[in-house]
Amino acid sequence: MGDFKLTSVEEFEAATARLLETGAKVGADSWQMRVKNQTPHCKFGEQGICCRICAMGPCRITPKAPRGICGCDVHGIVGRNYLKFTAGGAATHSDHGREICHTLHCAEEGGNYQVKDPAKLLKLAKEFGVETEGRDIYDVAHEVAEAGLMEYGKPFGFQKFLDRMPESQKELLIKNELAPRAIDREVASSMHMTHMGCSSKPEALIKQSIRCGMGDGWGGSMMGTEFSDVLFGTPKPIDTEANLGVMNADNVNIVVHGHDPSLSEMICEYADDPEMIAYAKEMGAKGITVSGVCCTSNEVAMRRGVPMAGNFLQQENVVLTGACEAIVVDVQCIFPALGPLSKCFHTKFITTSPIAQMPDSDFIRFSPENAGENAKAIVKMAIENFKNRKPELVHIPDMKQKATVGYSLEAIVKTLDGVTNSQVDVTGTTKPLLECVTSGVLRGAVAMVGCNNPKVRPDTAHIELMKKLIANDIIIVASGCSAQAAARAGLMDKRAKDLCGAGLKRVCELADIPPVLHMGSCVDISRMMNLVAELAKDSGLKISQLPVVGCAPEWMSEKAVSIGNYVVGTGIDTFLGVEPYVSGSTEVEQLLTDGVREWTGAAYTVEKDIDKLGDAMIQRIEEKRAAIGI
Ligand code: BF8
Ligand code: SF4
Repeated sequence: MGDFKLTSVEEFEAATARLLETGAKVGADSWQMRVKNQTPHCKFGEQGICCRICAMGPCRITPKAPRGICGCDVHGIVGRNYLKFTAGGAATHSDHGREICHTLHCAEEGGNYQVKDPAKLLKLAKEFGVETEGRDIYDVAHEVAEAGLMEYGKPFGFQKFLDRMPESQKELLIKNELAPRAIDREVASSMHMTHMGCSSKPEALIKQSIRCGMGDGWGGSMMGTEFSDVLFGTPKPIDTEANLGVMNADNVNIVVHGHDPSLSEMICEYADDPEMIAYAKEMGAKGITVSGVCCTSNEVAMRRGVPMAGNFLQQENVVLTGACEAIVVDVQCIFPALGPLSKCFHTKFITTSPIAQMPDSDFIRFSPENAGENAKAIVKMAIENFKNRKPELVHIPDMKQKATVGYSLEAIVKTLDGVTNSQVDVTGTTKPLLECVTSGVLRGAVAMVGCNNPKVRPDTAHIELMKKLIANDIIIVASGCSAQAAARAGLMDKRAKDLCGAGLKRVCELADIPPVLHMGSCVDISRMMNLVAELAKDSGLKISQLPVVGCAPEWMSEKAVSIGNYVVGTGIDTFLGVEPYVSGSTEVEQLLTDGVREWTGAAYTVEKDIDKLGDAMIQRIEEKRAAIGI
């Protein structure tokens, strides 16, 4: 392994502790302090047994008060809360996807946004039935964008992308009324069902939770991924670095944070502009470093190799370095705490979306029409802020790892083509990957996704589970903050192959890949859905028969629940390390962990003990292998 060594969670924590010392000097608040003020959490909330959807309440269910004023029992209340939680997540991902469709609709030759992957556009045009013959690529782009936007409100039929699914799963979903119709309709129907005096039957509420999630995964999120690829390029393997050490004390540091690549792509573009670099030098810096936090970071890392400063629970740390000239955010997972925190330093906290407006920020409204000039203004603002740094507060932890990222479905298929000795030309299929799985060289795959959550020692669950799984010859595809945890630890360094079992190690060597493959941001979990759909079609198996499971060991957001529901809806067993707010209802718990299997072919497992969670996944993968006789 030479000088390669994983970075441990203890080292992460020591770096954070040192940054919090700086914070204490300037009177900064931190999530670590706020967690103390907020625990123990409200038991009613934790169990999902508080209802406040009408003004006769709020009603809380206790042994003495088993029904709300309207007569709703605990199962109805827990189920409704779960569905509302899902709808929040599905709306969020899908609206992000919609924004990208609008951006594509504004794309033009020589404009702020252009078509970078025409081949992908033409493929989408074919799927949406858009004429391409002899037409200008931008005319096609605009019509495809419109067709995408129509998926949000079309009055009839199911989501177009469901046609990508193997027939077996699609039929199962249609039969059980789980196939998503228009994306917005599923969110609206969910809000309708959870209104006072509508559904209180757990089966109906959980079914709609799955369908609403499916409208996200096979609708809005997939739209976000596909259209982003058209605009910014389909990711290919690329080298980058991860952890706070990617920030550079000599440079102007701009941190992009959030989810929508339309903003971050433009910022990266202008930060690379020789005119801007010269301006930074004029202002006393050696250059400009853009790094990222959360999913925006994943987007620009996958396509440009922009380094990843950290994931969700590191967002305050980038400001605490004292070396962040600007933290520029778009939407989702942004702590409102960044406003007051940035005021303790020279950092400019720049909000850009009408969807995510926060106190104590500079709001520079971003739109496809003004993207170029506003990105330039933001980069300039950061450069001019360099002189306001307080050198005595600057401390960047000397901690980073190398990572190879950019494993889109297309990249995985292409890369793994080289692994088997097959004489047949199988380019463009998942057959080589299937051969690795069938022969047992790989036992299976785990999709590791999701957030950090202070309820779990940050990053431990992601990292420990990945180490355990790869040692057992299980390949990992990762996205979101889970992917960043892996990268920061060093698990996306190709040298991490030495931590794998013999089979996975061989695959890593032959294909020249790391054992944990970065598939992108959270909307890019749609890439994973496309991957399993292809694996099922190429193998002739049902998705639920594949030795593949999903895992979100440290999840926290509504989006994560929506994701969980569509992963289960797709037929993939899903393992959670944090409990959703459903423990108050035995009926809802039973449905999620067992009952849904009849409707989708998969179900949830919730296990807070990380070691047991890992064992349960390995066991499930082995059971699936045994069931298909491999
Ligand atoms: O969408 S993993 S903390 S950043 S919600 Fe948020 Fe969770 Fe991170 Fe991306 Ni996903
Ligand atoms: Fe209470 Fe029923 Fe109103 Fe909910 S809907 S707050 S349970 S009365």
